[in-house]
Amino acid sequence: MTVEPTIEDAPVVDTTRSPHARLRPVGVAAVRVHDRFWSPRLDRNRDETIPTQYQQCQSTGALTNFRRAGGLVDGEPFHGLYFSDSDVYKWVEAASWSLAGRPDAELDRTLDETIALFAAAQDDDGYLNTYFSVDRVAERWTDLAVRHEMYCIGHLTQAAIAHARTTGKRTLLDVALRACEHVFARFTPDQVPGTCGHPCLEMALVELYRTTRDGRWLRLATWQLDSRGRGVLNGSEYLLDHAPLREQTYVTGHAVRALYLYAAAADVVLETGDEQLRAVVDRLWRDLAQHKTAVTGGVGARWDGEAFGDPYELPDRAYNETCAAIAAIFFAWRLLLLTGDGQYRDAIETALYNGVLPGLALSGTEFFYQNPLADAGRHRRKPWFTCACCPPNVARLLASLPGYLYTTSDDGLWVHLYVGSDADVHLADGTHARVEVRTALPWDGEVEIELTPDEPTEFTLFLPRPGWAGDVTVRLGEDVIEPDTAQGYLTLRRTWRAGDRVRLRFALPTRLIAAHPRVASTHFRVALTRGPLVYCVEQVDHPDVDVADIRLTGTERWTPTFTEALGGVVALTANARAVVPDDGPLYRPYEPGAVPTQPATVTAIPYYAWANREPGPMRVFLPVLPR
Ligand code: FUB
Ligand code: ZN
Repeated sequence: MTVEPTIEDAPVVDTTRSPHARLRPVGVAAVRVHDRFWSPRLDRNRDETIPTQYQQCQSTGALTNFRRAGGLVDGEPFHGLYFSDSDVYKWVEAASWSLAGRPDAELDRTLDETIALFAAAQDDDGYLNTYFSVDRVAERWTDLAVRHEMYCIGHLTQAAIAHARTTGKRTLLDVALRACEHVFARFTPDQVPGTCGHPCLEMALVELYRTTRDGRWLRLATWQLDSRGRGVLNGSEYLLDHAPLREQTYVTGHAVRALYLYAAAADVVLETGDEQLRAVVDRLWRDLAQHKTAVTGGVGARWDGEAFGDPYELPDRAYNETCAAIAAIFFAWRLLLLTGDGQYRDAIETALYNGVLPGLALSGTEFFYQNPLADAGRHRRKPWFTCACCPPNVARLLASLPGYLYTTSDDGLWVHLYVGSDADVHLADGTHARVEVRTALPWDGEVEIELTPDEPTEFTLFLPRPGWAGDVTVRLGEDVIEPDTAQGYLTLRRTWRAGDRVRLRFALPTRLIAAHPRVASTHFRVALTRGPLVYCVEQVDHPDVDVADIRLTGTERWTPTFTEALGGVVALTANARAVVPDDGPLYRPYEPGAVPTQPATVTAIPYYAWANREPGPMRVFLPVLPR
């Protein structure tokens, strides 16, 4: 027997009834986070980020666009870019998820008012896009490649689903349904090919199918995937239209677009088990993971076109858009739900800590769009952007993060991220259980999991054994045990009783990580990691040494020290080396042998925390001296 999620569970990706999913969600509302690292971040997201982003939607005119389209104001021009509606939709999604954790009457009211603006702006035929209202009605659906009309309806639909799942209200869902019906009528499956230059609607349609059980939405999503490779998007490889998706063999094009598309393909596989699409997502994931992902989990290396590069094209000055790391998490999460394979979990964790979090200032109100791995000191976060895709994307991911911590399956209960939290879950046989995780990760490797099933129940507890983990000691009560590991998860099967505790102790050594030898930019250089965190060096910690001169021997001892700076981090310090200052010519005859160096104390901080102090150069990869 499978228990349906109630509205209170508020799942993010609802695979409860997905026939091909191994894992079923434990929703945002079923989880309470109380974690030294994450709680302040989630609180700041709710208390600072989401309110200031609403103000941005007001002051940029993105909200006024809806009033204008709804005839509620006169004489206003259109404000912003042609997809600025999506900024507001993403904000609504973020605000909705945040309501799952804590009811807030004022925010609820603001959402109702905002949704009323959307409804007012919607045409009788369901069409909704404020750029194409008033004076651009004749241009609707004339440029699928560029104009993001379906993309905006995708974000509308995702917001509507979040709002329905967290508030139980249908108001926004009804707006989204009318918009999707418009698309269905205009680009009917098997009749009129149609897909958007920027995927998003596909994922949203599958979730709409999961929400309504109306098969039209799954058909339309699949049709949109299969409309690729037919020239609808001018055959552009950048827009993933160079071949039918089912025949695409490598990750390419605009990073966010590609990953939203692949995530949607994984969504369809979860529902249909389509073997061809399954092979596609598997091979695209392999290409992504093996050739096109930065050590931080950042993706989309090229500044030119916000795009993926060639295999191993992973430069220091990578673009790594914050949205692309989020999109990679969406793709990986769906593959994890499909398989229960820890490689996807590892990728999610890496991207979350090191690909997404750097996109957000410690204040919660400034953002990076690009996340390079080295900088000269001029790249700084900003409160908002003309193209404001990243800030509300971060907000919606963080607001929904509790929904990524646990799942269940036919055989058990899964913890995916070690985040201090507790959750109410329903096991496959319907038994209710409470699970609690206590941990000081990412700073300290102790984790305790306590289970409280309503009655003794046999199931498997799946606990991540992350790729970064070396030795792990596992205790059940006071006994040291040696559980099996399957696909990156420790598996503990037994009859669990209320109060049973598992304690894990992960060693957290500082590790030196080298890239594949074909990554030209990192030849003879390493990145420092500790647990799930990638580290970097900043000039502000090195008054006597230019960070460009730092050299490691590879044998230094790194001392971890907790400091209250930067919101509280473990910094790493070592006695390393630095090149002796050199004012010689730029180029000189090659001479084998070491460059002269001298001792230097080097301090590294988590990469997510960089650029929160005085501006200065930053490096993730550090050169290692030849032995
Ligand atoms: O085009 C919409 C969003 O703007 C994309 O997802 C981002 O990459 C940025 O181009
Ligand atoms: Zn973005």
